[in-house]
Amino acid sequence: MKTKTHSIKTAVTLSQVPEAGGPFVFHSPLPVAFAKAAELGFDAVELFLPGPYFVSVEQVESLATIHGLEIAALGTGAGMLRQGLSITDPSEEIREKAIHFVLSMIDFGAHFKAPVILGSMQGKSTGPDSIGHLVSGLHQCSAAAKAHGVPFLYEPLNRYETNFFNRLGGATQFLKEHGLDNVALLADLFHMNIEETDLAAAIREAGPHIGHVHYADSNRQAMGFGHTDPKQVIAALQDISYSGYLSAEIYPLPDPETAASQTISSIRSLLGTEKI
Ligand code: LER
Ligand code: MN
Repeated sequence: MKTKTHSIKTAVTLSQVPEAGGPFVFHSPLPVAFAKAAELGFDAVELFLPGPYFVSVEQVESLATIHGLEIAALGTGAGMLRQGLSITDPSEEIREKAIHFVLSMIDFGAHFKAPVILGSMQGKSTGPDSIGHLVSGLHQCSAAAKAHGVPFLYEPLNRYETNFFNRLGGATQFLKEHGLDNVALLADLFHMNIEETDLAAAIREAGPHIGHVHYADSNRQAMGFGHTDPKQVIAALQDISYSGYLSAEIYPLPDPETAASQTISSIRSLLGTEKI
């Protein structure tokens, strides 16, 4: 049965990139995965696609309508995984290809008002020019997203994945300094568990800059399968009047259905439910 969880909404990740064995719940073909997400009671799906031309806009719209699901966000990590693209690469040619990839995803996502995520495609700082490349890339992506009336999502990652910004606080300052006001932060609780001193304090401090949440436990499994205290996290999100998604970007362990239903149970137990 479908439920609504106050103004905070639920989402689950669907990957269509077979070699991405990472933190994605459902890997089955989209019609099967959309049906599973709806059956388990999610409000939305977050899509991890090989690129913008993998599936048609019409097919995604039709699946979303049939199953009553929103498209919470679109990941871009396949651009890095499959083509080695990053918007801060020292090579101008690679940077241009990377920006083109992300801009195409923004145009695709705009049909569903879905924001696009800059995660692994932010790359790593390799010298004094790198931060300038990040600023310029974020300005281009943010402007394109703004033209469609959606924010662009920038995700601080843990130290093993990037040396740009690992914490919400540093990333917030950076966005403010560069006038990146259509860029919102993606607070991934897994990365935060590695980098932040206090998850709830970091959320309260970043406040309105948070536009999306990857809802993962400390070990990147479903919330409840690790040692994060989700009560503190949800209380902080309520304090900042967060009204976006808690999206399960987690390993499908012990299996996709159990990981997904544990996510829903965790959120329902903390927020209560409202049948619709
Ligand atoms: C993407 O959302 C993410 O969290 C990264 O760990 C992917 O590299
Ligand atoms: Mn993430």
